[in-house]
Amino acid sequence: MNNKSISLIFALIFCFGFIPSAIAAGDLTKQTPIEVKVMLGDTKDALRFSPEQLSFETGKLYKLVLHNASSMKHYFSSAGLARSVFTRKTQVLGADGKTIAEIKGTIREIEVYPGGTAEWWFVPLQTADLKDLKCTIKGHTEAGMVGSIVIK
Ligand SMILES: [Cu+2]
Repeated sequence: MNNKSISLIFALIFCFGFIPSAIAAGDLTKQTPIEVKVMLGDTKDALRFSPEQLSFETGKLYKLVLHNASSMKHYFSSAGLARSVFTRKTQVLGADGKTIAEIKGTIREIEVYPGGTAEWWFVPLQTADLKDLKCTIKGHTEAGMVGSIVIK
C-alpha cells in the first residue's frame, strides 16, 4: 500500500466518521423522547424532588414527567433550565394517565397539583451547571425542596 492509498483511506474514514455528525441532524424535536421522571414531594409530604439531581444532554429530546404524589401543590422551577432548552410542548395528564391538554410555547415553571402529572418535552440547546431548581411555594425551598441540573 502506497502513501496515496493510505491517505485516501484516511480521507474516507474522515468523511464517513466525522463529517456526517457535523451535518444538521434534521428536526431534533421529532426524535423518540428520553423519559425522565421526577416526583414532586411524596405520599408522606416530604418537601423534596426525587431525584434531586438531573442530567441532560444537548440535542436530545426529553420528556420530563413531573408527578405530584403528595397532598400539596408544588412547583418545578428552574430559570436556568428554561433558558437552556427549546420547548416542543407541555402536556397535562388526567387521572387515567391520558393527555387532557397540550400547551405550545416557552415554559418558565410548572405547578403540579396534588395527584397531578405534567410532561415537559424539550431539547437542551446549551450546556449548563444549574443549582436553581426549586419549588417556589412559600417555605418549600427553605425546607430543602431544591435540586441541581447538569446539561452536558
Ligand atoms: Cu413544594
